[in-house]
Formats: sequence, C-alpha cells, structure tokens
Amino acid sequence: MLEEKRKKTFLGFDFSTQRLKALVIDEDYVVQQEADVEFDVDLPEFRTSGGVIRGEGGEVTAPPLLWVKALDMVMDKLIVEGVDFANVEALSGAAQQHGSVWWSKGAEARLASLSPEEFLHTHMATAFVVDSPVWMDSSTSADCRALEEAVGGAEELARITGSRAYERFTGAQIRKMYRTRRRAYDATERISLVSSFACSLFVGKVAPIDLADGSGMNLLDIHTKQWCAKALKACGDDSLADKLGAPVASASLVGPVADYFVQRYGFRPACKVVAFTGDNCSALAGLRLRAGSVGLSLGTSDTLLLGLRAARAPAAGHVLVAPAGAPYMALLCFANGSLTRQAQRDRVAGRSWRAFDDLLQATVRGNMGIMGIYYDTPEIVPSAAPLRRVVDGAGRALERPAPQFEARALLEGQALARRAHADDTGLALDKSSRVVATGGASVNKALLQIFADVFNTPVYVLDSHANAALLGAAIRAADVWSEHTGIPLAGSEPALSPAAQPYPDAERIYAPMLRRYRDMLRDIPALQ
Ligand code: XUL
Repeated sequence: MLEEKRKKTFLGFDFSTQRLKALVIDEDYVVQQEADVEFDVDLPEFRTSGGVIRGEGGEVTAPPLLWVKALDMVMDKLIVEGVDFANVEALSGAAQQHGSVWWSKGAEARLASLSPEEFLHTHMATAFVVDSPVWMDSSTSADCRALEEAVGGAEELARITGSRAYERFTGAQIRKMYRTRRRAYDATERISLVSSFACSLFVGKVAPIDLADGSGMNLLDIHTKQWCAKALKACGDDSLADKLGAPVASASLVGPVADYFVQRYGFRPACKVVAFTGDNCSALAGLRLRAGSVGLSLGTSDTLLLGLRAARAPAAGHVLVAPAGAPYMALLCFANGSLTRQAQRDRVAGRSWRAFDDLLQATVRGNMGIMGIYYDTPEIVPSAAPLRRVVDGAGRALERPAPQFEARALLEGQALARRAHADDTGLALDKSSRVVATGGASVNKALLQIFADVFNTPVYVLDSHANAALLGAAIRAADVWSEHTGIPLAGSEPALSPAAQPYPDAERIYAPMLRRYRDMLRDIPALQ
C-alpha cells in the first residue's frame, strides 16, 4: 500500500558544453527541482573557457574528468534542493553531440567496482586516455575528405549515414586519432559519445551508444541501424567495432542504477536508467515533436528540428534516427540567425526593433517579389561565404533597395531558407503540423507571423522558458519507464501558446516565392 502511494519522480541530466544541468519531474511532468554546475566557474581547476580548451589548428577539447567531477557536484546540489532519490523511478540524460570519450584499459572494471565512500572523480582519475574532442573542433578536414572518398563520395556518405562528412562528427575525429596518435588509439579500451559516457557512470559499465546520437558520427547506417563497415574501415582498424560496441534504440533500458548510487545517494536498486542521447535529439523529445512538426530555435544561430517519416540524403544538414515521436529527425543549423538579424536591423533601422517593425508594416507580405539573402558570417546551410544579395521580382539584383524592402527581404529570406532546406530533408507538412518556436527571438511576433505564412502552419511558443534538451531527458526517462512497466503516466504535453496563424493566402504568396528562392540559392558561390 505504502509502496503504491510513493511519489514517483524522474530525473534528467544535460551534459552541455558550458554546464551540467539536472532536473526532477513528477508523474505529471511538472518540474520539481533543478540544479546546475557551470564548468568555468565551479570547476576552475580545469582551466576551461566556455567549457572547452582550444588548441592548435582548430582543435577543441574538454577533459572528461571535468564532467565526472561536475556530476559529483550536481548530485550534492540536488540533495540541497531537497531531492529524495528514493522516489526516482528512472533517469536519463542528454549531452552535447559528437564529442568522444576515450576510456583507458581497465576503465570498465573500475566502473563496476566503485566504492560509495569516494567521489566518482577519485575513482575515475586515470580512466581516460586523452581529452575529449568536442563538437566545436574543426581540425579534421582532411579526414572528412578521406572518409567521403572511402565510402564512394559525399552524397553516398549522406545517403548511408544521414550527413556528408563534418569535421565535428565522431568518425573523422576517430580517424584523426588513429592517424596521428596511434598509441592513444591502441591504449583505448572503449570509445563512448559524451551521452553514452555519462550514462556509463550511472550504470557502472560502458553504456551502449544510442541510435539517435550515434547518427551524429558519420559511422552509422541510419537505414539498417548498424555500423557501416566501410566507414569503420576508413576511420580505424579491426578493433573499432568492438571499441564502439553495438548501438541500441534510444528508448532502451540499459540497466538498473549502479550500486554506487544506491549506497551513496539512496536510489532504490530498481531505479531504471534509459539510454542517454544527444542534446538536439533530446530536445525533439522535450518539445514532443511528431513526424511533420518543426522545432524552431531562434538564437545566435537558428536551429531547426524536424520530425520525419522517412530519411532522405540531405545536401546540407543532418538526418538522424529519432529518439521518439517519429522514425527519423533532421537537424539544420543556420549560422546566420539573431546576430545577423540584429546587425541588419542596426543598418536599416538604427538599433531599434520598433523602427524595424514600422519598416516591415510599410511593406506587403511577399514584398512585391523582392527577396534577399543575408549572410554576415559564413553560412552552414547551405555552405556559403558571407554575402548580401537582394533581387527584385524578375530576379534582377538591386543595388540600393529601400530600407522597408530590406527589412522584409531579410526576414522572409530567412524563413524561405528554413522552409526550402526543411523540405529537402523530406519534411512532410500536413494539417496536424505545427512549428514550436523557442529561443530569444521567439518573442518577435512579426518574425513568427512570417514563419507561419512561409510554412503555412500555425506557430506556437513554449510557455515556460524551458530547456527542451534537459526537459526531454526527464521526459524520456518517464516515457520509457511507463512503456516498460505498463503504468500509464498523466504526462502532460508541453505548455504551448499559439503565437501566429498563417493567413489563408499564404500558400498563394509564398509557394512561388519558394521556387524563386531556390533559383537564387543555386547562384550563390559555395564555401570551399
Ligand atoms: C549539433 C551540434 C551542437 C551540439 C551542441 O550538430 O554540434 O548543437 O550538439 O551541444
């Protein structure tokens, strides 16, 4: 009786670039407690800046022991917040994508025999062979080209793994280690992603890589859901498959929590650990996006998360196995987001969003055919050098467009770009589709109206200023636990407010513009 009445909670972690965050939700998915550790500030002995260490030639790494020590700290902070770990039914986590953790020989045995008297970081002090290359690393261009060539070209690699070769992806990072630091490669017992590494600490063994985060490596065949033999061969030797271990579905239970956590923090031995995944994958779960829905994070850069029914080979961006909600997902990162919007606002409207809004209101939707591309910084999707180009309805370049036309050309151009590239990944919008906007610029009503019209889909905003990846981690723990135990949870949908509805003539105005925008994109020089 007492057992049944016990409060059920679920714990989520997010090992992000600059901090480790943790949060507890209850059965209704309402947030109960939160805690976080900021790496630079709380763990200054690791001498990171923004959570990373920058080296020569684009190398960016982080010491894995920093993340272990941060976990010791965040657990203590959760206790201070009043968390009773005996109520946690299941836990899971998210982590920055692509980073790799190189476990030394004997590390797995050490994970299995942790003494609850000691901090985790005391046990794990010698568990890692090298610092972890992270997603900001750009030192592997040569390895990317070699990997593409080995599997039959960039397009073939994208068809198999969901992405062309990218510097930060783990395959190229492993290849570089194998090529330039063979002794470190040979001394490595297992290679984890940051997500599966973090999960390993909780289960007391090297946890499997999940299929969603595993799709960010350029090594996984996203159709067969097995490692791609050709890609493995191009990046390491015969031991690589064993070093990686077999990938598992993201919704897998990977074990009960290790005895260390039972003894030290009072978890129940039955507490379940759900495979950890990448932060963007976790955000898809946190926003509860289904196939045909769009998560739109409007920040320094704009990131699109798309729920997909089927995988297509994108020329730009990434298709991943989805962790929940849809079979596949796409991740598109547009470098020119809020900073570009601000810089252009300053130029045409003198630092004032109100003045910029007045300019917008002085134009009509569709901007009389005037369209623009504004890349203040090199663009990622599509790969292109900085550029500013504005054309009229007949496609002729305009040298000095009036400021009101520029204001609308900037925002409509950004929304058209997001739509064109989303369509290319196979996004199929239908009547149940919605765009869920998050991030700083999601307060900009005029921008959201343009997105609603260009996607011809209603736009919602998240009510609380929630961290979708962190929330997603706890929600995944709860969802998988519920599915596994057969005990239903009230589990609410995220609290969304309607922000913009498409006008009835949206399709008529923007469908032809989208075609013209694609013509315009074809003419821009690619970044070499
Ligand atoms: C995605 C990527 C970043 C990291 C940030 O491809 O590299 O968004 O996941 O944590």
